[in-house]
Amino acid sequence: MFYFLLVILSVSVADGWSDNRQRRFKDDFLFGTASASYQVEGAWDADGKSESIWDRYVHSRPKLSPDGDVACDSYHQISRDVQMLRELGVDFYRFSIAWTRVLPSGFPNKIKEKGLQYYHNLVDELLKYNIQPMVTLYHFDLPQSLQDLGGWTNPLSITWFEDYARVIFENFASKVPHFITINQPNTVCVDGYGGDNFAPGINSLGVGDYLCVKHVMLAHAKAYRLYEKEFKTKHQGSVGIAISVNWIEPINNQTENVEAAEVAREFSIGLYVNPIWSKEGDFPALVKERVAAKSKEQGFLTSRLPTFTPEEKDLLKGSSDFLGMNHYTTGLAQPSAAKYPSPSFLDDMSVDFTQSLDWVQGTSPWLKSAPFGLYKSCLYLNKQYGYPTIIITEHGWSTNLGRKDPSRVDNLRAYLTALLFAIEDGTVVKGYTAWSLMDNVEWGAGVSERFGLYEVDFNSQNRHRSPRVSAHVYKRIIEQRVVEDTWRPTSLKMEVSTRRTGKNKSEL
Ligand code: PNW
Repeated sequence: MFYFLLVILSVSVADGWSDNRQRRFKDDFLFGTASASYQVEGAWDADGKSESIWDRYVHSRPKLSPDGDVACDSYHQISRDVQMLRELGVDFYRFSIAWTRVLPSGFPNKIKEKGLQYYHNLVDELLKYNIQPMVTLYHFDLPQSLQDLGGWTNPLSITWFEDYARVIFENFASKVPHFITINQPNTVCVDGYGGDNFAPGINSLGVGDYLCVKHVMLAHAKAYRLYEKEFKTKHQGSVGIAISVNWIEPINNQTENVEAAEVAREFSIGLYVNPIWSKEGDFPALVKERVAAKSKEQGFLTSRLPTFTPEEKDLLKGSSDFLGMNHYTTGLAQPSAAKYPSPSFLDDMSVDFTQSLDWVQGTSPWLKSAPFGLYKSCLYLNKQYGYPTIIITEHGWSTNLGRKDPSRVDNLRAYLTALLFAIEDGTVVKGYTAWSLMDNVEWGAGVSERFGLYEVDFNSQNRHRSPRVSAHVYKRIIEQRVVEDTWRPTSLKMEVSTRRTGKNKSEL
């Protein structure tokens, strides 16, 4: 009788989602928080720092508030920033280096020692408290001097970035275990060059955006190979890229919508993941075909999507030690009803997105909470790209002013629970990064959208920081490695066929 009961119990547990086991992050799982230079440092022209494309973009648009000039004043507040990280008990801190602070001309002909010193001081302060630095080389703030030469649409940008990366590796490889080359190539290129709502605002629709994508991907690969060849043996660090991987699924199961979701995933995820994690080392076939066909219709003699040479494909293939995944939200896809400008990235993709009215809305217009999307993104990457090693390099939530932030607490707990399920089903995840350590300059939106675990008082002289409720909750999660949450992926049964079996899991 007892034996019989046991069998039934184990069957119901193995069956899946309804069990109440408390899942736990392993002891070697890394928890961190993140920021980016333009968003927190301020001191936009101090100590010989030159103008970046964000300085220019904001200063030349009277409608935008120049919040980035002082931002959180982090350039002068290393000890307070690290104090917050110590309070949280994080394993690592992801921050970015401003190219303009270290190489004001954009080139390594003149290295600004004061700029370098700021980052040395920050890194040393982190190491003093056993917090690992995770350094992003490029988080949207190109030197304006290089933009004047075409920025990322100039093929020489690949070398400019490689030269800059060399300076950073030479100075920091001995102290920094993790580097991220580029943050969100889709934002850099599709928003920055294929539109005008993001710096540098070039508005070269369907042309400049793809040129930029080619060069940014190659710049990443060159920097990766440089580290691999000259720094890895000695310092044993890892180098990756941070890609925006929001989930996209069809609005319903009608074939046209299922197809639209597939197209949208290739245009917004595959375009950046495929060159590095596929056997071909190239853009996805679907994207190549679509853009080539549209270009022909439009009278171009060659595709607007540039190609890679066989040597470039070899360079790209496998050029990352981890896939940095920035995940925030989910979109529901259907073929586009709207007419987009032609040519344009949006016209090439021809997919419209909506979000469910049932999902909780953040302060940012694009941000709704859909935790199953993180789970599904992980399983998608596993299936398409053979279980890449993932670090969640960003995930977060925006609120208004105020230190009580129940919606951020709910969002954090639900997404971390979804992540635990993804890990249980075979996803290889080394760490999680909460965006952001503190409120900061949300690009064109300024300080109106608050992403911080710590609230920043932008009216106070020293940009006073105070912990929100979510900071206390995150601290406890990091300490205890468990999440108190009732969210369960009840709607995920259809994914069962792509789940890893227990046997495969132990092979990891
Ligand atoms: C990221 N979306 O941008 C950036 O890396 C951060 O600098 C930024 O502060 C943070 O996320 C919050 O916005 C994103 O539309 C911008 O899904 C837009 C989206 C996602 C990330």
